Amino acid sequence: MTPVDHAAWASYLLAGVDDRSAVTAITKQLDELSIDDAYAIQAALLELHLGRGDTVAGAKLGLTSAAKQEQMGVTEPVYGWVLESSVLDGSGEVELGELIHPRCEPEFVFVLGEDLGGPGVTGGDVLDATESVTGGIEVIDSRYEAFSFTLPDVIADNTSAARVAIGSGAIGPRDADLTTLGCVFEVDGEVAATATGAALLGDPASCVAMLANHLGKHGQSLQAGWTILAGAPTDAKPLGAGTRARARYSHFGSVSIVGKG
Ligand code: OOG
Ligand code: MG
Repeated sequence: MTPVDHAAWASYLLAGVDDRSAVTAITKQLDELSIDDAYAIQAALLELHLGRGDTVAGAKLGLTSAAKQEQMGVTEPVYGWVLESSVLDGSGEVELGELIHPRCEPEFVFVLGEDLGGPGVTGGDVLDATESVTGGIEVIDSRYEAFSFTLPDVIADNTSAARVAIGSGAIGPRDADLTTLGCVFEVDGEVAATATGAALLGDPASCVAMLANHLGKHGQSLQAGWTILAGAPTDAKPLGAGTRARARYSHFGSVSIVGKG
């Protein structure tokens, strides 16, 4: 079988970002795309962003809740990168002209105080290495047509990462039980979904541990100072012009974004 050209598929996906236009899923064009090849495309895509002067602000998990797995039809968690350029300023304004078909979702956010490298990282190790936890809203924007993909496609596409608003209500990692900490996700003033941290594979800290262990397999680690998204505990909602989304957390205060189009 011909080897997968990671750099070429990374450029293909970056063109989708640049042109704000959806591209055909990679798995519709190849007989096979392994998970390893998908992460290699993701790594090549990161290199392209870094080559443009962007930096890594952290890392993320996706598809760590039943709500998200059911919505996307993908039943395994995925790992990706959070770019500095993707972090929204305090206004929470999302420029829709820069995106394809954005959706928004609440997030549990960890800010690390120490490096964390797998293998063998546990949820307890994550809490030990965490400086603070807070709430956020992630804006995801699959580069694929109809926001539709298979597991390797979404991995290659840096897990649909696009923008993220980080809440200012940070608390210490053991100041609250993250598994029972509640989130009410509102869109245009209506409750769209509710969840607790336990929706994230039982415990948001265990999700971050999985990410550290995944990176360990690739000779990488989570770095002190990074922002880590544990994944959305609810399904995502479309973000259109004028859409106002607000995530209200029992212990992190609230975070809001608005679509500007
Ligand atoms: C993949 C990204 C999922 C999450 O929090 O589950 C994600 C997608 O749904 O497009 O970020
Ligand atoms: Mg997410």
